[in-house]
Amino acid sequence: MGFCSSAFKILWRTKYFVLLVLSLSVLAWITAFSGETVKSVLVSSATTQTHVKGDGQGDKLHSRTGVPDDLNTPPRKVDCPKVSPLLQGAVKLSFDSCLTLKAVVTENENVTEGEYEPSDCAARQSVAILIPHRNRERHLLYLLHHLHPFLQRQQLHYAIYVIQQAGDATFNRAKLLNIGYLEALKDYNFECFIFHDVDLVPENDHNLYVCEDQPKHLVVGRNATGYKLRYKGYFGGVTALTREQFLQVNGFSNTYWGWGGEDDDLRIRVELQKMKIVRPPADIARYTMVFHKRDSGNEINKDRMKLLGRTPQVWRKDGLNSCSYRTLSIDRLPLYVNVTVDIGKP
Ligand code: UD2
Ligand code: MN
Repeated sequence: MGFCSSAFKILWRTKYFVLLVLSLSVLAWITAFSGETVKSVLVSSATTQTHVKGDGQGDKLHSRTGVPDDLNTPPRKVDCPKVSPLLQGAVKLSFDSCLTLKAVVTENENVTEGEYEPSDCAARQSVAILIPHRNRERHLLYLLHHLHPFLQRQQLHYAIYVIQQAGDATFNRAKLLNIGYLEALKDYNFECFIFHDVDLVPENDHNLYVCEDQPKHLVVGRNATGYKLRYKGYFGGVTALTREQFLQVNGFSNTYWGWGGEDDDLRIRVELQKMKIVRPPADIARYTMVFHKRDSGNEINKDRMKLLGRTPQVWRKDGLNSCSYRTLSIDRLPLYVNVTVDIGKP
């Protein structure tokens, strides 16, 4: 019995000791394990952060949310969508004889000195619209009335230049357009130029006033010709060439005085450069030409066929690089920049 009771006591104490050791090791294991978890959470969150910074997403988000990088840099705008949500398609045009310049200025208070850019997105192209002009004030008013909202619906950065021929010598549309190109580039490095008759009003805003990788002819049809292309190589009325395309052909010829031929000359220049004229679909590239008679001072050019025959020989020397003129004034009016020039005479 004496042996038994002392053996029992030893066993009893050992049991307590084992229990103590067991609970201590469980405690140690729990501490060690939870330490690992905290460590691994820290590592993984650190990796995620590094990843976000590394792929540039952080920077994009920064500019998209409109927070400026520093106080001097305005926030970068998101590109305007490929297809503007503001387009309306075909519209019925009206030409109100009571329309006044004051009314058109009031309608377009978001235009400054003929220039506009969308406020909520970055325009996809910067476009200069060049209009040769003399004594066609009413046509100019109708065109401005329709063209400003039309271009704004296309979400473009644009500026309108009207190039006025001073004096009453024979009119020279092509030379005025060369001058428009040279003068507009002094204001801004436009990437696209639209060469635009004053009396042609576009009927459908899906006819985009942007440049393509080839020269573009925008007037497939107009009211006076039953909305049909006049002839295969026809390149008159409204055309769009990039800054580089126009430079590559050395612009228009300066030698066409009076009516006709200068548009065909430009087509020949384009073809000599192996460029190909593109056109929008006929149901979109439609214009209304405000009715007019032939102006005095713009009589038919009887030499035009002869001139067209020598274009391949002379285009390198006759064009943008030989366009001489005298600028008489540059007036920055609310709806357009008015450039008045002395271009000499034939
Ligand atoms: C056609 C072409 C035009 C041009 C011209 C021949 C079309 C739609 N248009 O126009 O691009 O090739 O033949 O030169 O095919 N202008 C003035 N004041 C004047 C004379 C002309 O502002 O006294 C300007 C104005 O921008 C006018 C443009 O020159 O729209 C063409 O002259 P037009 O309208 O008399 O000639 P048109 O309609 O036959
Ligand atoms: Mn005309």
